[in-house]
Amino acid sequence: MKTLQTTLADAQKNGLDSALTELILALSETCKAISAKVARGAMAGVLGAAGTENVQGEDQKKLDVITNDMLLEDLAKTGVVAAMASEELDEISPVPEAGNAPYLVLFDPLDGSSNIDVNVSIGTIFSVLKRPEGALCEASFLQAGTSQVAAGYVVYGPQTQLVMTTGSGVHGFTLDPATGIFVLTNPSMKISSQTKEFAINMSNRRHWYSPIQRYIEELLEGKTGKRGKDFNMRWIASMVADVHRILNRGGIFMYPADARDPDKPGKLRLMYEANPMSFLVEQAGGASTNGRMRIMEIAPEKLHQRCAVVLGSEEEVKLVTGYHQQ
Ligand code: P6P
Repeated sequence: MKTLQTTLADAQKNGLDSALTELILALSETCKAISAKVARGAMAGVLGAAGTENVQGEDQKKLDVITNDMLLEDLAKTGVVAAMASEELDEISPVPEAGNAPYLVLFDPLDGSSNIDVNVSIGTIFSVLKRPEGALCEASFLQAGTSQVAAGYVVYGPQTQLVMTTGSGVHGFTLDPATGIFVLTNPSMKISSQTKEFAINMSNRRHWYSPIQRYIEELLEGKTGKRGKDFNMRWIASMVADVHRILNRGGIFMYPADARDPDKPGKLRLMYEANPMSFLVEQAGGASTNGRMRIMEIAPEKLHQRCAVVLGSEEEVKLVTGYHQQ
């Protein structure tokens, strides 16, 4: 039986940095503990609002704060992390006495918070960058998605699953609750280039710009229109769960910019949502753009900047991106 440990050990024999292996294993241990807290829900007194707001101006859930603190504490102890950035923190969090620790970690500790209290899948998203030369500051983190050395998520659903890449494909591991071991259950995950399933929040329809309006209209026309086939829709409002479905059975996920706020290029955050998910999707043979360009080539300007997201089955992403260029 292959596990996260044996898979990483094999990767290490093939050149994966041992410090990165340590980092990913530490992340998996913390997410195991998060899974246990999420599973206990109300009985652990972790549901409901924290009564505080994050840098995004969003009300924090108790679990947002708890999981953020768990990741900060555990990853600081690894000795291989120089600093961290989180959706839940205004500023970066340098690790005291980190010395020349080689990595930076960015995370959304619990993505999909609105689903926590209603028992719908949520997840932790992480992205790993090399620590650049020089003093640590926010600019140290402002590296394009192509600079990521690892990325992944843990989805807390009917099963707890870790899905990750270090640049050699995408591999999925299922937590065995009986043993606490992440078992390799989905080696080399691939996204089909075609799909009949799309994910978007349709309630924003009247705000979308014309390329998305056109694309969705064609999907809704189904076999009566130019696409010549019917499509199905899913929207879990938890990016981790929607992306996990796409990695398993194909599909296209869109959170486009819209006219509600022309200065806001979309809802999702580049550094710790769009970039890690784009790395996974591309490594699985899919595509990921902001409607106009490859997300992983966006040059970051701010730690918490947002971007539009169109990711999944390559042929559909290319079609949507083409509509933006017409
Ligand atoms: P809406 C969760 O809050 C999140 O950041 C993503 O996980 C999810 O895809 C999106 O926002 C849902 O947004 O506007 O549909 O609630």
